[in-house]
Amino acid sequence: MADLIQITHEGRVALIRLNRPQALNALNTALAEELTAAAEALDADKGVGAIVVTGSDRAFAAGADISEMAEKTAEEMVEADFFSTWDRFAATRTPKIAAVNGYALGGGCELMMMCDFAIAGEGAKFGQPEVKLGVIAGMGGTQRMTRLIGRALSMDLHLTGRMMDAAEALRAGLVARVVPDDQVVPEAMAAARQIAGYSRPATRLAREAVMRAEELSLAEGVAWERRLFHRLFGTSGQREGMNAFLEKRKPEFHAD
Ligand code: CO8
Repeated sequence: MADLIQITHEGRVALIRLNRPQALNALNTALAEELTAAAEALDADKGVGAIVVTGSDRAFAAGADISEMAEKTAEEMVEADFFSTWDRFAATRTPKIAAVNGYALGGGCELMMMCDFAIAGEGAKFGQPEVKLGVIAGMGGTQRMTRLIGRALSMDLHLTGRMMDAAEALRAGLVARVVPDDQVVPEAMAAARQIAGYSRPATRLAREAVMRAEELSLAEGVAWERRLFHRLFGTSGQREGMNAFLEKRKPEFHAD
C-alpha cells in the first residue's frame, strides 16, 4: 500500500504531504496515526524548526473518511475514543503551517485549524458540512472555528454546511494569507524557512503564548506571556538576537 503521507526535508523545514488523492485525502484512522506519529517524531527532532502540512491540488482534505465511519456504532466510537489521535497532533509544539489548495472540508478544515496558521490558494474552499451527514464536527471544528472567526460565521458554516471561498476565509480570519494556487506551497515553505531560522525556544514559546489566548483571561494570559518572556532570557537565542542587533549584523541562531 502506498504511504498515506510523504515527508520531505528542506533544511530545517519538513513538508508533510497527505497522499490519498483518489479519496481527496479523506482522513481515515491509518492516515491520522501516520500523520500524528510523523508530527511527533519531527517535533522531537531539534533539526526541524517548522512543519508545512499540505494536500494535493484538488484537496487539502475533504474530511474524515465517511466510508470508514458510516457503519460504526456509538459504542465503538466511545470505546475507540474516535478522533482522539488528533489531540496528539494538535499538541505537537513545532510551528505548523497548513498550505491549502482545493477542498478543506469537515475534518480537513479542522486539521487546517489545528495548524498554527494557514496559507490558502485563491481556489480553496472551506466548510464544516457534517450536518449534511447527520452528524457534527468531531475534530474540534465547533470550538476552534468559533474562536477563529466568531460565533455568527461559525454557526452559519456548521448549521448550513455551506462552503466558504478563499476571499471570504481571508476576510473572516480563517486563513492568514491567500495567494495564487501555484504559489501556496512555495509561500508556506518560505514562511516556514523564516520561522525555522529563528531561535527554536522563541518560536515555540511564541506559539504557546498565542495559543493560551484561547484558554485564559486577559490578566492570566498577560502574566503567562511575561513568564515565557522572562524564561527566554536563559536562552542563547536571546543573547544572539539582541547582540546581533546591537552589533548591526545578522543573527545566527542555533537549535537550543
Ligand atoms: N470520505 C471518504 N471519501 C471521500 C470523502 C470523504 N470525506 N470525500 C471525498 N471522498 C471520495 C469520494 O467518495 C470519491 O471516491 P470514488 O471516486 O471512489 O467515488 C472521491 O473521493 C472523489 O470525490 P467526488 O467524486 O465526490 O468529487 P467531487 O469533485 O464530485 O466532489 C466534494 C468533491 C464536494 C469534496 C465531495 O467529495 C464531498 O462532498 N465530500 C465529502 C465532504 C464532507 O462531507 N466532509 C465531511 C466528512 S465528516 C467529517 O469530516 C467529520 C465528521 C465528524 C464525525 C464525528 C464523529 C465522532
